[in-house]
Amino acid sequence: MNVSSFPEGFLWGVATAAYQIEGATDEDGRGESIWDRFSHTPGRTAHGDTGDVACDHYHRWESDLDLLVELGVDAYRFSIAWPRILPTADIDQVNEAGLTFYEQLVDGLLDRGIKPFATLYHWDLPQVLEDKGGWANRETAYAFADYAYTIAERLGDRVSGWMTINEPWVVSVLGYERGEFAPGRTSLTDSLAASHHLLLGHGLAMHALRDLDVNSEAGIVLNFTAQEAKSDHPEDRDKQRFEDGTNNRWFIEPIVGKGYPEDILADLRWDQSPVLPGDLEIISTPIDFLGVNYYTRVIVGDSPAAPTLVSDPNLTEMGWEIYPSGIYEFLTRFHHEHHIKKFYITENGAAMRDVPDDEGFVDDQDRIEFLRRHFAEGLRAIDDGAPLAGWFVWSMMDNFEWASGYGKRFGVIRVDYETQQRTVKSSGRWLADVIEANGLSTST
Ligand code: IFM
Repeated sequence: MNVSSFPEGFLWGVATAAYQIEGATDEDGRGESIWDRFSHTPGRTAHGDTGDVACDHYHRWESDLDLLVELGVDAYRFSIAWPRILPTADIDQVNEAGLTFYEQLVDGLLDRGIKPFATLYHWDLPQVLEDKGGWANRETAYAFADYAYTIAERLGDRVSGWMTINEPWVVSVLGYERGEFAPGRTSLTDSLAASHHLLLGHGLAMHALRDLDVNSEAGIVLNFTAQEAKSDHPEDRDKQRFEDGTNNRWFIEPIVGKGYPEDILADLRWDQSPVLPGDLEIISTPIDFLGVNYYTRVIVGDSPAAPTLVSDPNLTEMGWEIYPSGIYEFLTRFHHEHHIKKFYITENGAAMRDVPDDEGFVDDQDRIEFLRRHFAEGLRAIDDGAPLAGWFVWSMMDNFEWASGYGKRFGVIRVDYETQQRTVKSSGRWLADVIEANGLSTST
């Protein structure tokens, strides 16, 4: 058998996020989040879907953790719902039931030999903070740091990895500029302020974690989308520079201490009024790892030139091009440009047209092919020196895909939303084999 192996100790995992799986939005003292408000607003999500029940993980967490054992993962990436911990966002009103839920989850993982990786913010801002301006308000960054401290004080001795913010690009651009995600605002000024305050919140939370001397590593999770010009026409090349700058450079460059990209600042004509003295130092507090979320590529440019580049017509159910070499390109690029000392792929996966049989089993060879090709690109990046230390597949199970609702399924485990029955898909079984072999073989 011919096996291409990942390095010894490579960390294999799957990922989820609180609002996408937990349900129980009204239980045990949880406060309202911006996603509760947004998904309950008519017209915001496909079919009016909400996270009220989702995968009912809040009540089924123990059997869900048993499924992780079936997958054979070393680590599990989940997120903590801020409104379960601080329902009113008042630091003096900690909801003990919320802390207990995550404490049980973490202990349940440890009992099963699985390392907990906790994301502190995966988009479910307490609505009370949005009412005061949300991430466009600097105070939210300080509130986030207090929340991070509260959680880490309780769980810092048991969590292996902390991820401060998930995908600040999505929060600021889709949430505050395009209005496609919660809180549904449409202001470039707010979006730029939000992007800065998310980074500030990240830096302040890193300080909180360092102050507590938690027994774990910490970093941030950024999403990267490969951007390519449709032709060599100068207009298309310039569009590519701009899109790459806003999508792929805007957040990482301040984090590694280079500040916001000058060319993009000039393009946006941003007055930078939210950036106060000292902020960039806080934002560039050293991270232990960079979490990379990678899904697709887009081809940009509207010049009159004939396109010389077109996307692969094989799209996922999200309409996203399947472009595995993007993962190689980002890992090697950031390794060389920014000398990142450790990467985790914190999300990678695909929504596919899953067709269950009568028993609910899904033979998702297309998802296996997607993952196989991306893993191969990760291996290629490692061979070329990129310090890639682990991989979390998105997602452990089908879940609430934000504005797309339940129609888009990313899981390696199927969820029947009528019965809450879970069934491991072919991709889940295949993933378990890859994890066991710590590599790809010609037979997997
Ligand atoms: O489901 C999301 C996840 O919450 C954040 N990253 C992208 C995934 C797929 O859209």
